[in-house]
Amino acid sequence: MTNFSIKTETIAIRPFKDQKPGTSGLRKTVKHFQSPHYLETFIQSIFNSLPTLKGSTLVLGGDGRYFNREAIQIILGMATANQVGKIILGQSGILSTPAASQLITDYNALGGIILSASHNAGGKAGDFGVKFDTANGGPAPEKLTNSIYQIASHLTSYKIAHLAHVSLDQLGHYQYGDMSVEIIDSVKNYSTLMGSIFNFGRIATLLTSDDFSMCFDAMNAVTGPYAISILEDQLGAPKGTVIRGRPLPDFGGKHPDPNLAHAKQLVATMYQTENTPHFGAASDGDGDRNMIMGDHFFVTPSDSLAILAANAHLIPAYSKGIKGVARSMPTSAAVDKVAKKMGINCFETPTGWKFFSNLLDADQITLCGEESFGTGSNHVNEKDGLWAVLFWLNILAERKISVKNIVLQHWQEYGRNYYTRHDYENIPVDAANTLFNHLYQHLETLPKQQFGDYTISDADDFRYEDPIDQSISEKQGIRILFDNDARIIFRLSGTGTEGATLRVYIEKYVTNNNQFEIETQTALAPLIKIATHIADIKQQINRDEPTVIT
Ligand code: G16
Repeated sequence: MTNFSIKTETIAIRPFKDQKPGTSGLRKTVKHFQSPHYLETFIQSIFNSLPTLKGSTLVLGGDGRYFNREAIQIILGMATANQVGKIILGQSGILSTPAASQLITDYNALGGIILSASHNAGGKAGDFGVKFDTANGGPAPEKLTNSIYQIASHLTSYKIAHLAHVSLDQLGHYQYGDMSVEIIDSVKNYSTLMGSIFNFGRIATLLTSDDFSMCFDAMNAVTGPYAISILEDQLGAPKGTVIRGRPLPDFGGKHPDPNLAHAKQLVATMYQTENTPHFGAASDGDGDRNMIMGDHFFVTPSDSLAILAANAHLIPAYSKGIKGVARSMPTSAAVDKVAKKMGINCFETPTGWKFFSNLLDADQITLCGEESFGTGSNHVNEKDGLWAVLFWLNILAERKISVKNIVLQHWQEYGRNYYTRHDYENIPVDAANTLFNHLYQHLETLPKQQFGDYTISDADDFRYEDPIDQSISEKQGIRILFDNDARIIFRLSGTGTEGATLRVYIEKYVTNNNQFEIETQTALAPLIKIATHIADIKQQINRDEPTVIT
């Protein structure tokens, strides 16, 4: 093993005041991240927030987006200069978020730096991001992200070593001064873990059967190598089952966002008239989100979570029962119905995977998920796209009925939570704030107001007290609750990089079988109208229609 010599420098800088992490890490445009000392300031602030950094192990990798490789070189230099003991690096700088989470615990690392702006567009004109996961493999909690932000706001210098250019592609061990770098196969540990959770034999039988076909859209993002290795190479799905399987720095010029608006190729395939696959799925930029489809059928993420919970007994790793479940507040209450029937706890947390971490660590929950196409379990402390796909395949292998019939039978047993999310993207921040101020001012007057068949029972600003460490998170979204189990939620996204994004979540619950197959936007039309009226959307932000409907 060659020991490359190093020369360390301390670079004086002016602090940056805009490094407040959002829902999941710091996300800015590539251009912003490339401005002098910007990335370095955030990385140094992460390092300074870790008292036991010296001699520790860190995991490093990203979703392969534009600037991934350059950022890794910078971070390696800074890690050496800051006396990190060891870096576990995904080959070619690639690691999906769930795989990174697993490596953190597999290697007893202090944490992991994941370079991704998730589902946001990539390329030179796109977005970049940095997430930090802690020793439990989970996203940094608010206390830590606040501290990183504070440090960045006052940082006056960072340390960096000028390493000879590190080749990221060759597996092996490298030594830079006192720091070692181990470049590992990004897929190996992850696929072993998946094999220990699911019945790979049954799934292989399904995937190689003449009566079954599937399409997995990796969206030219990080999941491609994982999906090809597991679905095609190990489980025998025909070559070409994984489409857009090669990670590209600009994701082929598309948003790597697995939803009806952005996974257009998959949606077209699942609605084609001939040779329609029986199962369709997609994952996002960094591999933690998933979208599930059947033949001419879309499964909402909220329903998917509920169905996974109701069928968990079919999966080897969960066959002895699940402890509890959790969902983010705007996620539909479909899983609540399952939890109630199973007699297990169901927690309602703010948006953001970090809020599940304490519950997972305390073994209070086994499964959790969000309306934003994220589902996961206690197998890693992050949401996991491919895991959800394998979960569905394992259910299909056991139940031998179509995706649509699984969902219809679920609704017959538990009722249906009609659900939609309307996003108004890139609105002026001032207008978004005025809209929320307007809502706050009217909150108290809303209860008992009647709109057609809907009477408001309660209206509040969601506040969460973590049941494990009692930390408080306030202003997590406005909830308007109706007598008949309907809800409207207003929230501002914490993952965008341009202007503000208003999210309006609309839900109603029906138990009458005759009402299960109405088109979602039609079923929710009266509530959509009420939401637009209560928030005075047209007037406040001057938009007639949402930009994205999921
Ligand atoms: C992140 C978080 C998720 C959250 C989602 C949406 O996902 O990890 O927990 O639900 O953002 O956040 P927002 O509504 O604030 O945009 P990802 O996949 O982008 O890391």
